[in-house]
Amino acid sequence: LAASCTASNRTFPPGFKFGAATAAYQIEGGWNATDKGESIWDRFVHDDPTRIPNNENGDIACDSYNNWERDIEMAAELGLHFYRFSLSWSRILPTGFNNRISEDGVRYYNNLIDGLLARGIEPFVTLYHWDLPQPIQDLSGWTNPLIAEWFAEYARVVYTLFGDRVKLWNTINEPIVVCDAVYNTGAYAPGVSNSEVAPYVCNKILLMAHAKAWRIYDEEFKPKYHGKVSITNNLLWVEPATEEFKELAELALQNFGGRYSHPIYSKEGGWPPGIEEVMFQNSLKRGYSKSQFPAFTQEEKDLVRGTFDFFAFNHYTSRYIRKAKEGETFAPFPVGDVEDLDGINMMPEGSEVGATSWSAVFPEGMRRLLVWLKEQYGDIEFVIAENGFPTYGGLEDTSRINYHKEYLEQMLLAINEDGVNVTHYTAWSLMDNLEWVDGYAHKFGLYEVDFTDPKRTRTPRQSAYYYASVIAHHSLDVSID
Ligand code: GBH
Repeated sequence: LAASCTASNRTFPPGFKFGAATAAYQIEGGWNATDKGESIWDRFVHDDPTRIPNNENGDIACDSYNNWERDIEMAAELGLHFYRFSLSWSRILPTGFNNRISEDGVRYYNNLIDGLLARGIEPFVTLYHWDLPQPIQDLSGWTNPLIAEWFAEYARVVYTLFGDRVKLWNTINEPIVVCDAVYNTGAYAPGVSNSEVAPYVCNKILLMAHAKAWRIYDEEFKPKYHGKVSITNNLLWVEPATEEFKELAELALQNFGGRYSHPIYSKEGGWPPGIEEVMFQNSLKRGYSKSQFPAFTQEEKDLVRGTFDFFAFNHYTSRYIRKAKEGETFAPFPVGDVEDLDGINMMPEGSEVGATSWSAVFPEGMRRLLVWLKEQYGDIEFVIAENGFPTYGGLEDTSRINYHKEYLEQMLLAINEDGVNVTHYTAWSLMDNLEWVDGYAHKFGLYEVDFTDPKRTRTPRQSAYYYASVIAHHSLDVSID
């Protein structure tokens, strides 16, 4: 590997693009500004303020609702080619439905989009990053099949409003969090715990919602706007603890990534090999008379298959996997164990862990994942939509610089040595923000945000200067002092 990392290989391909990401609930604040509707995160944190340490919540967050001009300025300071942010569904459609469009919400996102474009920064827009309108949750949210239609209607409104200027779209961020993480523990909004039925019902319905939203763009908007739409999966890389667990590791990858990718990206469509059978056996073991894992009809398979313009994914960390020992208990999936496969996930030995307990640094995982994805789904375009490292704060964030450097090195090896077509890299995050139920103590920002300051002043960290330099030189051969 060292030999292949020559100076020339440390340059990114021509046209390769760099960005940084945020998400609406994590940065915007303005939770009830003008006519904005309530989202499941608003309800979740207000119902029981102790859900996040120190009673923290996203009511104000980075106050990007008011600080959007500074956000654009930061993106420009970094020299970003694109800025990935998400839309708050309830800020645009206060009821969740298309009967009322909020003028204030539309104005907010128009300002942001136009401001970015004025600085030559491309907006990369996510339609859904976990903040479901509460009225739709009241109708069972992602476990009600009708949500596919409601989400598609929301998507049409958004494409109509912003499609003339936004060319890069994500439908849903990290479906495995929306379905598996949420329902397994109930620790995320809407706080419903139902680990045996809900994650799998949600899995299928969410794919249908994505497919409908993709097809609406493809049929009604692509001919005039020529943009691209995809979903963003969260992908953990999994290694077998020993040779004997190779098959288990492969099944774990299919379970973690394949359940949200195979139906869309594989030639044949439908669930990934092996998974339906495992889920059927699990359902019987748990006392159900039939599989709790919903099958696709041929028509549904065809609707979902091929609904992508590129493959986008977020990648942070890796695990080793082994079979559970008799009587061993499982930590909740997905970041914990894989009870469905009788698998125990282990942290890579000796790797550095950041502020958040799941954040083990394992840069090789990036390259192996990219190679695996190309093998699975073919020589398609790959977009890294999030990659980043949590610290406890401070402007001198050497650990974050090393993380980005090492993960970018592995991405370059995948591009240069393995011929994987990666076109975009996105750092999570542009700035510190509400790290969901972990609160504000875990910081992922290239920019530090002072949450004690009513102005929410942003200050660049060392990593911001490093990233700006990588982007300016289009190369990893940079020094930052
Ligand atoms: C991403 O999730 C998110 O897109 C982003 O909003 C977030 O701020 C960022 O990364 C940093 O965390 O699985 O039950 O243990 C990364 C994947 C999935 C990791 C959820 C933490 C915690 C809940 N995350 N997981 S659980």
